Amino acid sequence: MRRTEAIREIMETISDQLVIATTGMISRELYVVRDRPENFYMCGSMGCALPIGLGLALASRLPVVVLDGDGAALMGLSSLALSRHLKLPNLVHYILDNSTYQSTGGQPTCSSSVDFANVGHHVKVLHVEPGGEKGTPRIPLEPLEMMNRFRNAVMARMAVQTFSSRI
Ligand SMILES: Cc1ncc(C[n+]2csc(CCOP(=O)(O)OP(=O)(O)O)c2C)c(N)n1
Repeated sequence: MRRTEAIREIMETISDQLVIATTGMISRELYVVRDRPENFYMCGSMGCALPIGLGLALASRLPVVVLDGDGAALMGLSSLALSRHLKLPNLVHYILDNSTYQSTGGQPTCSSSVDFANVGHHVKVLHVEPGGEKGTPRIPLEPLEMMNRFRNAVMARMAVQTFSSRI
């Protein structure tokens, strides 16, 4: 399966969940597959999607889905351990494992030696082909613009949650 197909399949299951995507082509393919204000594209460091997702899931209690790469998950293994410790019921952690750092040229990772599902919590590892899609555009949103859009979406969802819990 190609990575973009995996992202499409995941997004077909998404209704109102917040989706946090790791940096690189996973974010860019997610943007193409289904951009929405409830998506947060981590523009920068690897290994940050899960900690952002954990913080959001913990603080907001909203359903959160994290889309990670195997390289990024390896870089942030301590967050997988924390996730296992917290056992948040409202977070699902997808790892799109192509055994490479595809976004930067396909250098091999050591993911085949790591059992992510036994380190993290609610981990779903999807094995995908190592290549990317030609011509995938850069995300045409400034980071601040994307963050503000996401923050507004989170606040709106939290307001609905608070209202629903009172009736
Ligand atoms: C801390 C850090 N180191 C290196 C980079 C450069 N970089 C951006 S994406 C990427 C590869 C990501 O690999 P993976 O998470 O496995 O996703 P894939 O691109 O294979 O889908 C690298 C090395 C970065 N953004 N942050």
